[in-house]
Amino acid sequence: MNTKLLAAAALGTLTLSACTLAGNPVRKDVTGQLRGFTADQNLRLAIVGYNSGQYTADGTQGQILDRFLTGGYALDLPSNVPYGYYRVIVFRDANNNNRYDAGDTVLSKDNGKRLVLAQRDNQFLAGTKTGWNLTDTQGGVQTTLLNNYDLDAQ
Ligand SMILES: [Ca+2]
Ligand SMILES: [Ca+2]
Repeated sequence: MNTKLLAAAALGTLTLSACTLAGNPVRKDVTGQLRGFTADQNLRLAIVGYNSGQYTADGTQGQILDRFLTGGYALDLPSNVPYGYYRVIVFRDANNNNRYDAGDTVLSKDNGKRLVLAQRDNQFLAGTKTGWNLTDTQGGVQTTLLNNYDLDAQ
């Protein structure tokens, strides 16, 4: 093996382990920073449907959050949910079932950003692409790197 191949092999290993930190490497992630949350509060992160100011009941599997409190987070985006608008929330899982549902409390502020799962380009909003997008309150649309979804405690 020459040095170029060795370098490529090493880089491949690094990329693989970096992806493992963000869950499933073939699924797109939403990433951001967490600010102001208190550790050991049974906190979880989830992606939940959000339409006309209401949470919908299709919260996807939550991720245990407490061990990520000191840094950023990365959450795999689901593929088996309806097209539409979603939010990332930090919640206290009162019934400990790893999902956001009745009785759980949302502890993160609404940062105005929305994840949009579109069936085709420009569905819901101009500039969105098929699949997951991230929009902000100024009409910006991120279609590839879905980062800076920062969450602050209420
Ligand atoms: Ca991923
Ligand atoms: Ca729950």
